Parts: sequence; structure tokens; C-alpha cells
Amino acid sequence: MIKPNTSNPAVIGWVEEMAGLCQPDRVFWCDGSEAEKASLLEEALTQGILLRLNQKKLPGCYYHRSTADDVARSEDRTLICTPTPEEAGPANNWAAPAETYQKLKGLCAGGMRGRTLYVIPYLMGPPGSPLAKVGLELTDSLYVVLSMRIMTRMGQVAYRELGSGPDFNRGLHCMLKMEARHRYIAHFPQDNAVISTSSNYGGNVLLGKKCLALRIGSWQANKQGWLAEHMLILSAESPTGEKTFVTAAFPSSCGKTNFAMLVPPPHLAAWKIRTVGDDIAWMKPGADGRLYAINPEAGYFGVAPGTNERTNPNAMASIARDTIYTNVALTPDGDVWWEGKTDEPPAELTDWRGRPWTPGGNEPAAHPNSRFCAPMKNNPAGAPEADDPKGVPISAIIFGGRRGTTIPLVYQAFNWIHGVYIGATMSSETTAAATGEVGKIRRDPMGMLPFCGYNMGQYFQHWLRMRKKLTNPPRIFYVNWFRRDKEGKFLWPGFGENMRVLKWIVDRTHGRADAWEAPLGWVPGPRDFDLDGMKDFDAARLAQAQEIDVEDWRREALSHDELFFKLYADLPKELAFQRELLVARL
Ligand code: GTP
Ligand code: SPV
Ligand code: MN
Repeated sequence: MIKPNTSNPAVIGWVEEMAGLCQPDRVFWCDGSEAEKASLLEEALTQGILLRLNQKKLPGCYYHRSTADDVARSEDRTLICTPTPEEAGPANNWAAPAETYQKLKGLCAGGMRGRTLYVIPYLMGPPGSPLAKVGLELTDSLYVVLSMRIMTRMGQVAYRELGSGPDFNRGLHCMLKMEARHRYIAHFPQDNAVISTSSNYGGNVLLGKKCLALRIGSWQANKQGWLAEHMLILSAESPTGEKTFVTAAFPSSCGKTNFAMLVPPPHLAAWKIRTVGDDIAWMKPGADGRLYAINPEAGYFGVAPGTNERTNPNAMASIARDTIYTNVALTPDGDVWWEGKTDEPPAELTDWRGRPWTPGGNEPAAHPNSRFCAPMKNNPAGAPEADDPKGVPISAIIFGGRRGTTIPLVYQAFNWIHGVYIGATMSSETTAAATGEVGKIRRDPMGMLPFCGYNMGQYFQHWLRMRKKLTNPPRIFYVNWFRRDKEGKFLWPGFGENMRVLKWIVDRTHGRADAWEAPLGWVPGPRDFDLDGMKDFDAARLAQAQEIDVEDWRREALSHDELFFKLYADLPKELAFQRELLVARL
């Protein structure tokens, strides 16, 4: 074992114990330095774990391909191991902690023979933030090491924040033979520990992200009085220089990265949108009674398909250098391509599985859940506040999902409890971000169905309780960019044009936009919604996008009950009452 680069006894003891279990040939203590990055990259290239992309076009960029059955989060293999099943709740896969430890330690025993165990110290959140947390990930994947370097503040900074204590997340990741039957993402909230086996897909193996920042994070947040959410954080600067901070929870692959990097249309170009975070928010009440949010991450692990210069120029700039691409397609000259990057695909490509690909076939060239992993620093629209340890005060929380019918473009909750209800009953068509069927409508409360590390009913209670800690709570809104017309085309142009919706939201939080009372909540009247300069969208189209069809909504309200029955034992009565009020208003 090479000498540890920390004197923290809890760290050294745990690494020794895990090395004893996994029996790697070598233990490598990462320090996060540039020299280390260069040598690990060389190693990854030599071993064929990464391919070097065209360095003239994409300086510092590399390519990774994962095995064909390991390209998305495995929700059915994700376990919450609490002492009792009630703590995990009916929306999680529960497993008994002792048995699960035994089973997974059995799988990992000797699992790193002939390999190197990398010790990754990392910090989630800006150094010095009261919300920041230290994690240690032990992995035998160089792809994980190089990705964690981008996604987190990795290296000595984590040991400095940790000091000499034992309070860090213990994450063990063993690649093993990459067999689906041995794939587990097991969480032990009581021990602040995670074990992940037989996968090399981001959400399953970058343990600081969904595992620590959301599943373990939400469990801790419930105990400690804060919120760990699947939310982007953005700063909206008005033409007069006033900054408003907004979070938004959309389910996986439903538009967070795009909204967080939004470029306003020419008509609203005097507004400046900047990204604080694109996937996760940790939020805590401040002394002034407002809710403060930090982004625990330092990079973007974003969806490639659909990303282009028109839809998201800031993402395109972010991924132009120092980026790791996974499961996209390759051009003959070492460039990358995915569906939607250009209108016309190149004449020949190598697809995400490594096979020759030409246009016209049925299969996409890039996997629908192909991703980029890019440093937050690359984003030309990055907000300076992303490094502020105290976080940013949130004025509005937006919920939203991907729904082809029924759900209007935008409405505002009447109050906090109603807002929690519309978040709790969020629904969305499933996407390629998780394995399983795509396009099926499911309830995804607050976009947290796959990420809430404890009982969902208690999670709703916690949201309701948070109101009491806030004298100036964020206002709550609901949006749907994905409603379609009779021809199946998106009614709303989306992307940069979402600025128009955001403007109404921001103006509402400052009390300077009007709204009408509708059965679902407050909606913008025709004069409150800025349509100036829009090409194929007018007041009639807006009315279509905002339509509330009472028959559709009766069915929708009934389907809320599916979730509520499932969670009945712990469902707050306030939410059942909100449902009654909704039905009465309809
Ligand atoms: P995760 O990283 O999985 O949590 O996803 P995300 O919520 O950050 O989603 P992202 O912004 O990456 O968008 C996912 C897909 O939705 C991409 O293919 C986008 O091009 C598409 N998308 C994003 N915003 C819009 C929009 O306003 N309208 C339409 N039609 N599509 C959008
Ligand atoms: C998501 O699926 O919500 C993601 C990608 O943000 S992953 O990190 O893989 O979970
Ligand atoms: Mn996500």
C-alpha cells in the first residue's frame, strides 16, 4: 500500500479495511492535482478505458463507452437499507442492512485482485459552506476517478474540510464482472455508506451525486431540517440589475440543464440567466427566514441528445474542452455526434456500441441517454454565486414534468401547502435516464421518486414542516414544456423561449405581474404573458397551451390517488384535503 496522503485515522482505517476485503494489487491515494490527472489519463488511454478525441476540435476531451446493458440508472437494483421497511417506505426497494452488507461484501471479497483501488476524497459544496459534505469513494474504475474529478471538488480540499473526524460518506464501488445480476446500488443511511457493484454508469457509480447528494442527503435533511432536492438553481438578472434566484425540479431528462443555462430570445436579451447548478440543490433556512440553496456539485453530467447551438449554446461551450463523453457516436475524424446535434447526421459514424453507422436506419447513433461530463468552470453563463459558501436566497421553486397532454404551460400554487401538493402529484413520461420503458406516465413526486432515501409520505410531511422555518418562503409554480398539439407537435417552442415563462414567474415573486384564478392555481392573463417577437406562437396558441380540460383533470385527479393509496400510511392529511379542494374547484 502506497503511503496515505492524509493522517485522518478514520479514513486510513476504513481504506485498510476495504482494501483487506477487495484485495487490490495496489492502493492509489488520489490528491486531485494536475500531474495526477495527466498520469491517470495516460493510464486510462493505455488500458483502452478512454479514447482520445480530436484534440484540435475538442482539446482535453475523451470518450468512454459502457457495456450495452449498463447505460442508465438501474432503479430496480437500487436499495435503501434501513433497519425497518417503513423507514424506506413503499416507493423504495428496501433491503435489510445486515444481510445486504453480508451479500455485497461477499461479492466484493477479492473483487479487485489484479487491479488498483483508487481512494477519492471529495467535497460536495463550496469549501467552508455549512451545508458542504465530505465523501470518500473507493473504486477500481479509472473512468470514475476522472469523472469524479470533474463532478466534485476532489483532492486535498476534502481532507482539509474533514479535519481529523470520522464524519464522511463511505462509498465503495467495485466493477466486478459487470453482470446485471450482480448490479446493486445499496444505501445505508444510518451508516452514511453506499456500496455499488457491477456497473460503470454515472448515476450508479459517481457516488457523490445521486447516492450521497440525494438519497443519503435527503435522509439526513429530514433529520436535520433542510432539503436535498433534484433541482437546478439559476440566477435571473433583470434589465435593472436585480437578481432573483430560482430552483426547478424536473424529473431526469426533462430539462433542468437546459433551463439552468437558458439564453433569452432577442426580445428579452436584457435579461441575464446564469447557472448556479443544473441537477441538485441543498437548501436550508437562513437567519432571515429565507431558503438558501447551494449546488453541491462542480460539474455537469448532462444529456447529450438534443443539445446543440440553438437549444443550449452554453452547454455546447461547456463541453468544447476538458469533457468526458459517454456513449455518444464518433465521426471518422475523432469528433462526437448525437441525435439533434445537427439537423443532418454525418454520412458515416461509429455508433455508441462501436459499430459502423449510416443515416436512414432505425437505431440512433448515440444512446438516448448518452452523456457529457464537463467542469462547471467551462460554462460561459456560470454564476459566481456557485462558489459562495452561504448559498443563494430562493424566491421561486418550480415543479414540472414531461406531459404530452392535460398539464398547462404554467400556473402558480395558491400557497405553500398547495405548492407541496402540486409537487407531490408531479407526473412525467419516463425517459432513457433509467432502464425500463420510455414514455410511460408515472407519478414522480418533486422529481425525487428514484432519489428520496426515505419514506415518501414522511418526505411530504418534511416539506410541509419546512414552511414553519421560513418567514419569507419561495413561491411555488408548475410548468410543462412538453404539451403537444393535435398533430403531435410541441405546442410550446421551449428552450430559450422558456424565458417568457420565467419572466412571469420572477415578476410574480416581486408582486409586479398579474394573474387570474383558475381551478389549478394562478395563471397569467393574456396581458401578463410577453408574446412579443414570437414567430409561430400567438394568444390563441397560448390559450391552447394553457387549456384546462375539466374531463382530463377529473381523470388526472383520480390518478393522484394511485400514489396516495400507496403512501397512505404516512400521507399527510393536508394533501388529501388539497385533493378535495382541487376536485371542488374543478
Ligand atoms: P438529468 O440530467 O437526467 O437530470 O436531466 P435534465 O433535467 O437536466 O434534462 P436536460 O436539460 O438534459 O434535457 C433532457 C432532454 O430534454 C434533452 O434532450 C433536451 O434537449 C430536452 N429539452 C430540454 N428543455 C426542453 C424544452 O424546453 N422543450 C423541449 N421540447 N425539449 C427540451
Ligand atoms: C438523472 O438521471 O437524473 C441524472 C443522470 O442526472 S445520473 O447522474 O446518471 O443519475
Ligand atoms: Mn438528474
